[in-house]
Amino acid sequence: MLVRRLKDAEKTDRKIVSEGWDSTRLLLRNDNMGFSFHITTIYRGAELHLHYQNHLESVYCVSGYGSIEDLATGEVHSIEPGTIYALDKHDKHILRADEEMKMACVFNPPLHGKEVHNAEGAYELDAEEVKD
Ligand code: 9YT
Repeated sequence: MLVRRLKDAEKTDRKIVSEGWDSTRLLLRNDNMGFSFHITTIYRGAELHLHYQNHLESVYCVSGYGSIEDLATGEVHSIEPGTIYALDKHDKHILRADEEMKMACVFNPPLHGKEVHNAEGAYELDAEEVKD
């Protein structure tokens, strides 16, 4: 069994800080759960252009308000506490935070923790995953 606490993980390199957001990865690939689990903060006013071409992602809003725009359809869905969205089609999207948002995020395949967004707003798979 694994037991971790966000307040502890935030003090380690599990916490990544980037432009408009930070994220603490509570579970990563080497935990062998088949997914990674992150608590992500999207800063007020952030507008993130994302396209996770190599991953499925579900995001649950714990607090804060914003919206997600589906770039395939043009639909804009409001996000409030209790909203979940699942990018089941690797959906290209824009995430906007009207207020700071705390999100619980799950990735499949799991992140290993060193990824950075590429120009498309995606995370690359590493060589081992491409082989699988
Ligand atoms: C909301 C969202 O897309 N979060 C992505 C996770 C975060 N960027 C991370 O932990 O890499």
